[in-house]
Amino acid sequence: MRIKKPITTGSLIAIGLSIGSLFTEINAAETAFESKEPNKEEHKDNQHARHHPEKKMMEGMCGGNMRMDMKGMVMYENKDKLPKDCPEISEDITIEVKAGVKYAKQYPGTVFGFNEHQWQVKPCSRITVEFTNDDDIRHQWMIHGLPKYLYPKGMFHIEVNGPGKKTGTFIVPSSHFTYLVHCDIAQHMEKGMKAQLKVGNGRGDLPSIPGISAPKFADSFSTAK
Ligand SMILES: [Cu+2]
Repeated sequence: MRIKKPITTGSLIAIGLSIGSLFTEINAAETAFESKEPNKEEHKDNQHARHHPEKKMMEGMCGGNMRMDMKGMVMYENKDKLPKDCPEISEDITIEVKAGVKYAKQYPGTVFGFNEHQWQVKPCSRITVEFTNDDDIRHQWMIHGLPKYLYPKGMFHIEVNGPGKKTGTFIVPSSHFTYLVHCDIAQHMEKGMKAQLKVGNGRGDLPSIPGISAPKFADSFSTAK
């Protein structure tokens, strides 16, 4: 049988004192935290963020690295932060991308398309994408697999809501790789808005790129029984 040590008045006082000093520290920290905020709006934001951390994250995304207006948006743009493996920018390149149903006509079975479905750039290039939407619906130019320490979720993304143009810039790392580019609106990639960006020699072709590669699993419309 275990014998519990009785709590003495002395130890209660000690606990009380340490709790007390903890509160003093918290108050001091809060005062320091608040006094660091000369801007009233910022102060309000921080107060708000402490109670609603999820909201702060969303605001961070909007204020942080997203340009958005009625016409569309550019998200996670990076004009000057070098990937760790790049000593410098190897070249500045601009690609003009057009999106629309008319670019799908030459590829049977597709509905949507880009004017080109493949681009090739040098390792460590800084790429400016001039993205034009020729349709009356939303389209995106979204690339995946970029380094996450520079691009949240490994993504850079331009979106244009209907006819118009948006321009954004990002920097690729040095490894030879094939990046997926697509439009993420439901069914647009499946119906042809899929492309690839090869850095250096790339790393093979992705499946189902219109005009470039066959699908991984071909459709079968056989009626034979
Ligand atoms: Cu689209």
